[in-house]
Amino acid sequence: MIEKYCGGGMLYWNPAVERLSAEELKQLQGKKLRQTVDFAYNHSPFYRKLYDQAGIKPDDIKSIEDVTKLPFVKKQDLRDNYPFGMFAVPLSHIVRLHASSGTTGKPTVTGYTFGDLDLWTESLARGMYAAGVRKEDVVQNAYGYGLFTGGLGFHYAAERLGATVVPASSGNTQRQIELMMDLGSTVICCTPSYMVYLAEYAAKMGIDIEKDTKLRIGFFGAEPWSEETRKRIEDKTGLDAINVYGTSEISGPVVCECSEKTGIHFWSDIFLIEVIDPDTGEQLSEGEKGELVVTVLGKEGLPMIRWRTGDITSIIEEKCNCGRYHPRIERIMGRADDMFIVRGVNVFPSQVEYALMQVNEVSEHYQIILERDEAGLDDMRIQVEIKPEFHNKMDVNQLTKKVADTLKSYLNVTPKVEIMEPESLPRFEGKAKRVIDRRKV
Ligand code: DLL
Repeated sequence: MIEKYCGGGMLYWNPAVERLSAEELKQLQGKKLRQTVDFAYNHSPFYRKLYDQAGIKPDDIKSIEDVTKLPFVKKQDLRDNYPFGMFAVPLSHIVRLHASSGTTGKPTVTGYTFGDLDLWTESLARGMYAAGVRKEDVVQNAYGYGLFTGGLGFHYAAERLGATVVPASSGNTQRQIELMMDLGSTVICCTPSYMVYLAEYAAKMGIDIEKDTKLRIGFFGAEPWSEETRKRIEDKTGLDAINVYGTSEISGPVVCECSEKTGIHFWSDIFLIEVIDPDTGEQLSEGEKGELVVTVLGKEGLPMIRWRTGDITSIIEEKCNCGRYHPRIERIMGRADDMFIVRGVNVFPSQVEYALMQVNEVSEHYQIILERDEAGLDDMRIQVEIKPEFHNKMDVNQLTKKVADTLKSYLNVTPKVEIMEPESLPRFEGKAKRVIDRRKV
């Protein structure tokens, strides 16, 4: 496999598609979109009904512009058809199932054929290669293995590159650090919040990740994180922090930034992406922020055609400095349904994080508590830890005011701020839970 793909040059994992021009990619996407719709229509009762109701036949899809004729698919469709109702193949052709945790309502189940796993692995392997991973690397995979897609997704992608995988899974932080020291890990895969915790824990063990380990690249995703947090992780650990994105419906962790770190590349031979106005469903232009909609070209088990991810971002069409025309998306701001409204102002948790990280004296550990005040209005209280080096060395009232002023200038609302002692807030091994919503009780 490695010889087959790497023959064409050092820069590309799969040069035959990575070097296509924008026009060639669009042609290829048109052809694949038509095939994908045809397959779904003829194999999935769900899609047949959806398209029949909309009066659409696969023959109506001739180019990528025709994608707007197709209805969207939403999380609720998966829930309504739980567990296998949207599958396009019999269970005997499904070789793996994953499931979401289902914190709100029923969990959702995703199923994969051999072909689907191959596509997923190809996509992430290609991304990891573009970010600089090579077969000489030792990849410590600290995403959870199990029903969550993070662990197995990275596992197979790193193996396909021929790298050496350390399937550490999440948690057991002291062991993670021992493993990275003893086995000489050069790449780490985990949530950004866990990386922050790993660095903190290592420091307590007297280990400086930059000086004492061989780690050089980290693949961080599965939750929103800000550019400022990237800077802090990179400064603290010397790593190249790469943003990786995906959802279980479109496979799992499946696309990431190249070494330029200027947006997440969506491979056009595998995906067709759009950004829409979440209220009207209208397609937005390049650069406009809206909801990401993904069509996975050639997905068999659980076809995903115009899947509304719920994630807010914008598209960058322009050629990347890495030389690829495959489009990119901006860092995800958060999910449309994570946004909250405080005193009439829309706030994403990622904006709070961005603002907090401007204040040098506070650490990366914070929590947002949403409450109702006496008048029944929404209120936001932000707890953030002071960095250990400033603890008991500065006036807390002054710092509280500095943090509140900074938040005000970025968010346009004045939240209550509580400066917390070091190590007083929860740490996370997987996806962080930053928002505590007490308004519903
Ligand atoms: O979180 C897949 C994944 C695993 C991605 C490991 C990256 C690394 P789900 O559990 O289905 O799948 O959650 C998907 O997580 O809709 C986003 O809201 C959020 N998310 C994932 N990556 C990012 C990211 C995995 N880089 C949901 N930035 C998505 C912001 C992200 N949000």
